[in-house]
Amino acid sequence: MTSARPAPTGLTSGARRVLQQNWTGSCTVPSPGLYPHQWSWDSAFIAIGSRHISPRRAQRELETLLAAQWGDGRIPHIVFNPAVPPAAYFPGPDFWRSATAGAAAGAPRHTETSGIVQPPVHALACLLVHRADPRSSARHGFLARAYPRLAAWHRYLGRARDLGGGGLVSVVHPWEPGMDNSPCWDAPLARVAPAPPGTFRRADLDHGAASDRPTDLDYGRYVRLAADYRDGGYADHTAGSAFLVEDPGVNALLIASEHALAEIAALLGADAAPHRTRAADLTAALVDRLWDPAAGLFLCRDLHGGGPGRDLHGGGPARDLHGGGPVRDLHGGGPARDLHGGGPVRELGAAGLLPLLVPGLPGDIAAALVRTACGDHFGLGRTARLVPSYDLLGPAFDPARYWRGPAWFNVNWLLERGLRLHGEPERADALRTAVLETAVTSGFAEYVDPYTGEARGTRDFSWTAALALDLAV
Ligand code: 9WN
Repeated sequence: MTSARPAPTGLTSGARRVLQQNWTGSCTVPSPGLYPHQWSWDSAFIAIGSRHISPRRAQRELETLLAAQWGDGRIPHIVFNPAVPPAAYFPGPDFWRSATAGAAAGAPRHTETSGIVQPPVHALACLLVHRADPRSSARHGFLARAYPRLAAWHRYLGRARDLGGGGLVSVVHPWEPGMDNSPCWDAPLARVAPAPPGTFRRADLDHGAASDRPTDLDYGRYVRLAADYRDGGYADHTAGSAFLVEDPGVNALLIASEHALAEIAALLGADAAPHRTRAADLTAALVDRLWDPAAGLFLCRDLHGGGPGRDLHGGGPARDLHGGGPVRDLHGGGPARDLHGGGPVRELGAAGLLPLLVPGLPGDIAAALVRTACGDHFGLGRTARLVPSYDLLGPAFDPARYWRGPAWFNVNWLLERGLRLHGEPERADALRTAVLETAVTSGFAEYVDPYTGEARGTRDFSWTAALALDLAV
């Protein structure tokens, strides 16, 4: 509950309409035209909103996703609907070939999925869905069924994906952090040889303006990385991917979900302590490896990188913002466990603000994140209507193109929660009001111009409706 103003007219009815029309009977698609299957982190956000309409439907949403979990614990980023024509989305099931290519990793035999993952928001979503109607949840054994799957998911991330050896999760494809064409990936992706343009057909351009979407060159690289991962049997090892990055958003969401898993364990009478310990260890690793005091932000770490980058604070030569000295190549040095140190990516992405969501984040770091969010680079409460996906002053900033500047509703929902968690209720109230108004005026857009709120991408987008509904009630 907040002391904020009531929701704008049309918000609740519009959000319900979007969620109803995008519901398939077992899950909710992000958008029937552009994204006609089930997406992993979308379903978590969608369930957080749809719990206010029907707790049972929200439970079902998450259970459909969890049912497609692989034997090694991974939750795939897409669960394909066999009733949708293969050409409706690229890359589709005929590209990923999960049942055969993923057999050694335990891919389901009768459900086609992708082989990569998305940010682990699921335990947090399960806890919030449970809280919407604890009696229905208990009656249907919702948490008891979800808990072992969520625990296996977190174990997969912790064991198979600590590819840097420093205790954080790595992503092996730019689709995994969910912010596909963020400028943070420009340098790590530059090493990837793109698949030739004539070898695949983009279905996304049938539904969206090319100027709002990633480029063909981006797609060539996405395809190459995914095909290489598939052809290696979806096995995870340090040398296995040309793209290997520690992302603060993914790790922050894992920590928030690990705290949620501790609460779920306690509700079920299981031992919560291992989850609390894991959350604390992850938080320490996040601060140690990705916090950049000079930037006032968490930076991504490129595990294949380490060379000099852009100076974030002026025209001088690149500095190591951790120590003030020259940029170190961490490949050879560091403690013995640091198998693959890499180097920071010198771009300011909104993922670097998401650790604000972490309970137990040191107070001085939380305060610095709030200052950064409200400063010139992200403009919260000042120049920007909603927090942009990327540095307003960055050289790659583009207010229209996907994750290179536009504001996204999931990012802003997460920050609203983080502001409230860290004692900033007035800023949270103002952000909530801006999210609700922009959701309605943009027609529940996929993303918006961060200055004007003008709609970009597709409309009637499910997580926009769901998360606005969650803030409205
Ligand atoms: C690739 C579904 C997904 C979101 C991602 C968003 C976009 C897919 C695409 O759509 O990615 O996974 O085809 O562009 O970037 O965050 O989960 O809404």
